[in-house]
Amino acid sequence: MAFTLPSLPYDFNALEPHIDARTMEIHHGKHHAAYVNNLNAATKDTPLENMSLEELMAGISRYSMAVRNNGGGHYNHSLFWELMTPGGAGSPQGALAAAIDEAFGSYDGFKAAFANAATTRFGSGWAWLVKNPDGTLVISSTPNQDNPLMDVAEVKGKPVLGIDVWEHAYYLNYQNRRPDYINAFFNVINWTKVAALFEA
Ligand code: MN3
Repeated sequence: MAFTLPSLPYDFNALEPHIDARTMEIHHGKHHAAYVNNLNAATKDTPLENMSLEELMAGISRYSMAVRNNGGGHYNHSLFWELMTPGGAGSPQGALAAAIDEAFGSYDGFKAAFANAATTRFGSGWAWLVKNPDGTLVISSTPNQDNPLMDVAEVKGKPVLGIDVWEHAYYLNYQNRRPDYINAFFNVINWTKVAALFEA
C-alpha cells in the first residue's frame, strides 16, 4: 500500500474534555482510514501511488476528484493530529509570535480571525493559518478536503495550523455548536509543532 494511516500520537481520550474519545476513535479509525483506503484505490497502478502527498497536492487540478478528496483528506488529517496535544503545548514565541502580531495585531486578533474563518466556512471544510512564501501569515478556509497546498486553492501557501470543521469532528460532543468546538480547540493546539512548521 502506497499510503498508510499514521498512528495517533496520543490516546483517543487524551484531548478530553475538549475533544471526546469516541469522536477521536471514529475520526481517526473510520474517517481518516477511509481516506487512506480510497486514496490507495484511486491511485493503484498509476504513477500517483509513488508520489508524496505534497506532490499530489501541488498538481491536484490534473487528477480525479477521488484523488483530490481522499488525498486532501489524508494530508489534512495527518497534519491535524500533529497539531493537537493533550492540554495544548506552549504559545506562539519568537518569529512566529512576531508574524502573528504583524498579520493580526495580537494573539487575540489572530484567535478571533481564525475562529471566524472556522465558524463561517459553510458546510464541510477547514480553516487554516497559512505561511506565505515571504514568511507572512494569512488565514483562509477551504471546502471539503481541499487545503492551501492545492493548486486549486484560493489562498495558496504552507499550512502551519488547521482545524477540521466537518460535523464528524465535533457533532457527538457539540452537536450544532461549532463555535464551542472551535473555542475548545484552542486549548489543545500544539504550538511547538506550529512553530516547527513555521520555521522549517
Ligand atoms: Mn475530519
